[in-house]
Amino acid sequence: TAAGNRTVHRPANLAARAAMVLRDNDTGTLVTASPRLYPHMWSWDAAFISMGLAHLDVSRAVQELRTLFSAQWHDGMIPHIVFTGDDDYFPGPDRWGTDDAPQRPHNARTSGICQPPVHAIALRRIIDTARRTSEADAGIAEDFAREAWPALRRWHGWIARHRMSEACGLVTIVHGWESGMDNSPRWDAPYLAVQPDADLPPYVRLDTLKVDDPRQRPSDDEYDRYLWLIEQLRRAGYYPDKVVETSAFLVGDVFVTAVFALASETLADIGAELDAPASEIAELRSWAGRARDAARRSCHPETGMARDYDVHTGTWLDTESLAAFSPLLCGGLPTETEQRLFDTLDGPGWSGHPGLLAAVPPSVSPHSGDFDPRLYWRGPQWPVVIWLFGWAFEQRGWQRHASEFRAQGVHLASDGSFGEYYEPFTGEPLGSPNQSWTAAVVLDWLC
Ligand code: 9WN
Repeated sequence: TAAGNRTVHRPANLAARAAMVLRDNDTGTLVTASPRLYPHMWSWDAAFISMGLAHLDVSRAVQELRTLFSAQWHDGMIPHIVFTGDDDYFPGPDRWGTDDAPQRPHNARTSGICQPPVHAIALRRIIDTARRTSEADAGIAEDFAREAWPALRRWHGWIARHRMSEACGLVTIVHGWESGMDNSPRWDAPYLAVQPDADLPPYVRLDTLKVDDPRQRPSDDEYDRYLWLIEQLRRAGYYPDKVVETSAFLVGDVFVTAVFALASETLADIGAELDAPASEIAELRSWAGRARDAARRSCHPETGMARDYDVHTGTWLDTESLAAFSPLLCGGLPTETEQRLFDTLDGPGWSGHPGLLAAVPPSVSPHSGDFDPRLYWRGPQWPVVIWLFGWAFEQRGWQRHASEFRAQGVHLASDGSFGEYYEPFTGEPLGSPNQSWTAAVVLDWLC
């Protein structure tokens, strides 16, 4: 059927198409983030992809996480990209220069930063899906959970050890790419301090050649800053403490912090089911508690909106981005503040904006001066982020909001193109088509 110019697929057809995207992008041991734009494995993409795969084949789903975890660095970091043999992405492994870092894994070439720690959440989702499918599938998922427990603990431990900031309590990031929301207006102010000098080696972008309209991607000026930070990381030898000491970009990220809190609590619950040592479970819960407290303390005293923190300038960053709702992911707010955040989220500045095709929050409020409906993390709607909020709402007992996000998320993606992100007023898919994590979350919504 067609609504205006927009094709709309029925649920069964949409699920079949989503499954096809995951199969088409599967290289055997990993599903690339997208066919052309991102021909490698991305850390948080892999997590979402694995829980989509669980609806097709639980063994294949756990293999996805196994592939990612096998590229874990010796110090515990899970790298943001695991490169396949394909060199059709910039910056590739040579530019990252991670081959010289002693902490790197020896069986894989990777980038040298990380991404939001959603992996324990994916594991939870895989276990739950498998338990609903069959006893045999449940066994596969639970065996894998035992296998993956040490890797996940080391990963969370790495964040707790190297990234929980003394200055603000939030989990810090040293590159906008670590937030997963690369060019969000959240990072505009901190990026002003990133000033590439003449030492920045020349480079040629490939990403802008692979989308219909390069204006849907970050600017060249932004890329210079992204590449300059890589130069600094390289010079710091990717040693985590040296990186934090030397990076021109050091920001407490409230979204990553809330994800870390939620994922640590989720991992602790998985550990309790597996009879993991009580001390290990308690440690995870204490990290979750610290992160939750920090997210709560970041909230603006009047609006209740959560904020990031620029460690170098010592300033709170007020941005009307979806990240301002992060404490709803992990809890810890007084009931009144939580209610105020929900009212704002449902209101005309966000999901309740009358012009939206689907009533789910855009990455930036249409009422904000920073809003651009076609530009990447500066306005479009991202199904994967909607999934994350919806799942958290369900865990927290807010069923109405959870099912509303699910229904509206499916509505947004029902054109069947599995866009990387969507223009919020028209529903036009933007960025890469057949983006794996979009297909994965749609599949999960529908199953
Ligand atoms: C840089 C793969 C990734 C996502 C990120 C998204 C985008 C990469 C890029 O694509 O980032 O890591 O080249 O723009 O911002 O969230 O994981 O889908």
